[in-house]
Amino acid sequence: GRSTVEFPVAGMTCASCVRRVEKALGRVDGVEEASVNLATEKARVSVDPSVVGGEDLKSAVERAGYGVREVP
Ligand code: 9UX
Repeated sequence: GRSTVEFPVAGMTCASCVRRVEKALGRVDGVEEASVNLATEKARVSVDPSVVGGEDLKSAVERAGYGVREVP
């Protein structure tokens, strides 16, 4: 099965930041698709929840240099 997670991402200031975060999320095992909105500062990620958890998404964003408080 698949589900969609949405969570805020802090620290993005331009379109390249958005692409960096999308790429970082897209490389995580179990992520089907990731799209990030600069204006709302939110990531929407389609995942296989049996493979990937919120902490995996959070650490991927943080490794890319951006901030996540918590992934629901
Ligand atoms: Mo844009 Mo983001 O020049 O770290 S890539 S600000």
